[in-house]
Amino acid sequence: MSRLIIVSNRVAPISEGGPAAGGLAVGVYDALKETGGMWFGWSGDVLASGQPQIVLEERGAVTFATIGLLRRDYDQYYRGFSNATLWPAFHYRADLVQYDRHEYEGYSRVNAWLAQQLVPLLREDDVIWVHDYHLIPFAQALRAAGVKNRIGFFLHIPFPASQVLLAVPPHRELVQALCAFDLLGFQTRPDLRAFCDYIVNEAGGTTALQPDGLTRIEAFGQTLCAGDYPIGVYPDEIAELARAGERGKPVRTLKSTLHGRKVIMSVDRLDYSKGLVERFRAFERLLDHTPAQRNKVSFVQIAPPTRADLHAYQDIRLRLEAESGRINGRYAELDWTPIWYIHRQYERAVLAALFRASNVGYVTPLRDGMNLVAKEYVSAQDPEDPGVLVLSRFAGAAQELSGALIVNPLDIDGMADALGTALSMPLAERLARYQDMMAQLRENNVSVWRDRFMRDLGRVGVRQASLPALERAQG
Ligand code: GDG
Repeated sequence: MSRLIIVSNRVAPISEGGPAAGGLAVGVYDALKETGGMWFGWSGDVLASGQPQIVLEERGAVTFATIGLLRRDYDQYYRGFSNATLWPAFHYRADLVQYDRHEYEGYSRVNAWLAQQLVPLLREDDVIWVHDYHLIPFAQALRAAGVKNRIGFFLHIPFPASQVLLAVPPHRELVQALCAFDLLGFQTRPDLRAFCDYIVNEAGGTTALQPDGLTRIEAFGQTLCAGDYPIGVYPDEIAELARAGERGKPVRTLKSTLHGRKVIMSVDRLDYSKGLVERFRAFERLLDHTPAQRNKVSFVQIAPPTRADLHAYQDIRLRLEAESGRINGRYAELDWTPIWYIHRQYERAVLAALFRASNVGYVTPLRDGMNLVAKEYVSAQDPEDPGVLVLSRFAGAAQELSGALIVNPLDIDGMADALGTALSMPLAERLARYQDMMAQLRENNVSVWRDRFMRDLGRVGVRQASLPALERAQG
């Protein structure tokens, strides 16, 4: 069996059953344990000087290969082009895009350097699966180093419409680099369509849907395939975590503080793409328009810090602090705090238990590749008495979770209405919606996501490898 080589910006710090293991980390790690292989990426260390060295750590059949980044590389590749250019552009925030040619050069340089570090560790029949926007030029860099292995890429964030992508000056180089992969995976069909649209209308390439469901792409002298692979979770494991935590201390504390009031729950990295300010305002609008809800419901927003050294993230933090203070100042009473805004990380099991103890899951990103929190919230519910999911139409998860109350995250009144509907939804309707969504989550769990991608990568690999030879033979 071929080894699987996972390449991602960060190598997830996995301890079995550990607190920080998210859906992606668990899914990918399970795949690695089954096939044996390696997980390669940045260690998270930033070095002031010197020559970063790869550190290899064996855990069973899996090798973790990590390497530090020099300060300048971190600034240009990670902080700069990845998170100040690509992240806002791919989340449709052209207004926040900062572009610096030197940062793009640093991004390309670090991709090439990382690829060179990986090459000596590769075997001929390894299958390589690269993850996310930090590593768009990675296959091109591996090919330049002579690597012939099958290489797949999965984009965890949205692929933007062409008119938005054009705001990124090296858009053409980026799409050309993507075409060096054998298989491209997107979260949803709209992302795949946006990519195909660029290929046809901007790159002068062609796309064709094949009988196997994959889209065949020809552009920049390359032939590759692309498909949509919505990432999932393990719903039954989350349900078990949530059930186990039902009587735990965090839930008891929450309930004793609520005194029977209802609770709306949100969990997001503190990121401007998550629609937090609009969400706070919609909760305020609910209190505004429905006096009967005052002192009857609290909204808990858990928002752990992320990328706090970037200006746009400092800005969203300040805005959120101002909004929660303003709204609480306006509505709080001696015995009731409307918004609990918590800028801290919690253990995964605690989050699952809190999801189960809440009446509404409030997930309203302005744009999101998938949004695992939406799937985790549903998974964690009590099957006898489930809460209601209020979900942005711009989260990839909305393509699957039709049992949610789907909202436009810019429509403050619409979201306030949806919150009101969710808080008063009868049990029979909650049950029907929950069962519908759980069936979907079980059918497309994270193993299915991984296996579909790996199966297709296996197929296109054979096709890609044999095609040029065949054509040469026929020509
Ligand atoms: C990217 C894409 C796509 C959050 N707070 C805590 C915590 N979390 C966990 C959640 C969830 C994960 O982090 C966040 O995943 P999301 O999918 O919601 O969002 P991104 O981080 O933006 O992820 C996204 C995803 O990749 C996978 O493809 O869905 O669209 O943007 O699992 O539960 N976990 C713990 N403590 C916290 O305080 N332990």
